Amino acid sequence: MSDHDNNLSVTRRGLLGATATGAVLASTGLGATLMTAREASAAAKVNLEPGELDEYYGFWSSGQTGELRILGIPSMRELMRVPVFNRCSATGWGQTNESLKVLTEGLLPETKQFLASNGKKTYDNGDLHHPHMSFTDGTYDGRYLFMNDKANTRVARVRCDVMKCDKIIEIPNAHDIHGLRPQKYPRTGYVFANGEHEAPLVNDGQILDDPSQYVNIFTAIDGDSMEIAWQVIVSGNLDNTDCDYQGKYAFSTSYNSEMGMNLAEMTENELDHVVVFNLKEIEAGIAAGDYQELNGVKVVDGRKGAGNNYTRYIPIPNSPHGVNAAPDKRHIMINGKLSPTVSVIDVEKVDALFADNADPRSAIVAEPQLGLGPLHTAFDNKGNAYTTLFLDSQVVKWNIAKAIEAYAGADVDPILDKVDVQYQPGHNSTSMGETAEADGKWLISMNKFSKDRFLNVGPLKPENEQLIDISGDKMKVVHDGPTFAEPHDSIIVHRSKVNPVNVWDRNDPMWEDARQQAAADGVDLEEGAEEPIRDGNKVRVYMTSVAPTFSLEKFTVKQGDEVTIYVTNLDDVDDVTHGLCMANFGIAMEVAPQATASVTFIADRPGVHWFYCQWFCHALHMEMRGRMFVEPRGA
Ligand code: RUQ
Ligand code: CUA
Repeated sequence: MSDHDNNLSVTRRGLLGATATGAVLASTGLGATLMTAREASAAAKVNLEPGELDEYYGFWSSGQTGELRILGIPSMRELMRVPVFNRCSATGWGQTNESLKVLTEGLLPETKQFLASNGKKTYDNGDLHHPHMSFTDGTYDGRYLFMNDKANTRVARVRCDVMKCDKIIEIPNAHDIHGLRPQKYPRTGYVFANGEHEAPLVNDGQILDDPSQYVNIFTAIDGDSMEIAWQVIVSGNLDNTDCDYQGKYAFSTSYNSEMGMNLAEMTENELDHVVVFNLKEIEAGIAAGDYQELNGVKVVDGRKGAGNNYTRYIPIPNSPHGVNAAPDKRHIMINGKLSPTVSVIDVEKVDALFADNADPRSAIVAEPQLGLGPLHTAFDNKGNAYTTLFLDSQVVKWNIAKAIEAYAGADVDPILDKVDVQYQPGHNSTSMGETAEADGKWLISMNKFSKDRFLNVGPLKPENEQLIDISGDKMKVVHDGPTFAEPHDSIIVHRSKVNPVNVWDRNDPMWEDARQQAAADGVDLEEGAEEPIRDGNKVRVYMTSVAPTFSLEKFTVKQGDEVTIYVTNLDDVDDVTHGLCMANFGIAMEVAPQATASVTFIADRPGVHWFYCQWFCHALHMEMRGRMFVEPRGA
């Protein structure tokens, strides 16, 4: 969309908004504090008219809920939930054969074994913190979203064409993946993932309470194949990560350089560090055979004192957390957490750390004191940074160039503005702010506490995400958005970057197994089969759906059969999704237009059982149902 269009619509709505707001303020006796025109126009931009589309997609984590969420920005309307590490009652994620394949095929053999011993095929939970889009040449390319699972050491990928998860891999050797970022240049390329928690490299029980033998692992994943490219053993733990715009370095914070095992030990040092990974040196080291192979992965030693050029350690005060690369393609912000500072690394000064073994601190070009509890930093397109202050419950806007001048001794204050947020912000993100195309319009502050901002819903409160207009000199909070557990991180992507389809392609790889099984059974998925296909005690039922009917109104199986039902949705109109719910069997799944989905269960319940369409699709949706007869054993 052109700025021209945008300005026009803003101006028109801004005028209407200002008039209406003026009237309300006058009638409530607040006329003296009339909103400025700019404030009114900001408010008008947030309140989209019914039917109006947002300018940005927001891709949101959900923390311990384990799903990805899609919001419209600036309206903050939740548009979709994409199940990833969680289970979904609506879509059947975790139940359908297609989703179970994604959820199980990337697990390590010992994990599968462990889960089986607990009667499970895969994990039921996840802790999704950091969703990030694939890049080409320093900006979003709309191919994929990548995200971490801190709970069970996994990394997932969501396809942006259909907004479904197509790959989940478990990361061997590492423990509890936290920070995650895709390579920005030349493209993704690598996806970098931090193992946060310390453990023995071979964690088979031989080493237990001997932290001196624990390590942490940095992982580079190939974003195209979703295979592990390589890993690096580091000193200290790993928290968040980001990389530069040159394709040369990745940076990870460590809040536990002490390798402490309790709070007192972990926070003992005044200085922790950021690890700098030299991608070319690591690739060269692996090519030269300088690695050990562990669980099928090439692992290099990047610990302090390893005497190679894989890593450097830059001392940073104090238990640093967020890492954020500025859109100027030059500066990397390391957020101090227990230190009131943000340490600014100049990537052009990093070369000397490797080439000349320069003092690691020589790469720091600014370290402004911003306030208490700096966690994450976002950016506009005017050289300014926006840092969340967890303890102060504020966002601070500061100028990067001024901070650099001040560090060099000039008497300038880099802080431009502070705004109160409600309350305790963690991550923040700006529109396109993690790319070279930052546009300086919107900032989201993801606040961990909402306290008094919403109607009370009991002891468990929602969190609060606030939308802040950053287009002017002063930040302005323009919207509160309650949200369920827990939005750690988000990205705000211009809608021109993302272009999902409306209807599935019949050739989509998602149901390749179904396609192959149907071919083996001599069935065309688009035709279905009149009768179930029996193969010992395995029975396959092929159905199609066209609103408001399934192609089968009844079918018969025997008690104890392993039944697989395939549904192919022949409707090819936007929005005509069907579903199949097998009542009292705990079975339900989504079948979007032109998709095939399947589910397998043991029919150990004799009798008449209705299956029905569980996605409202037609005036006769209630009638879209049929019967499964289960003949009792011995009949
Ligand atoms: S990191 S605030 Cu995963 Cu900060 Cu959540
Ligand atoms: Cu098909 Cu409801």
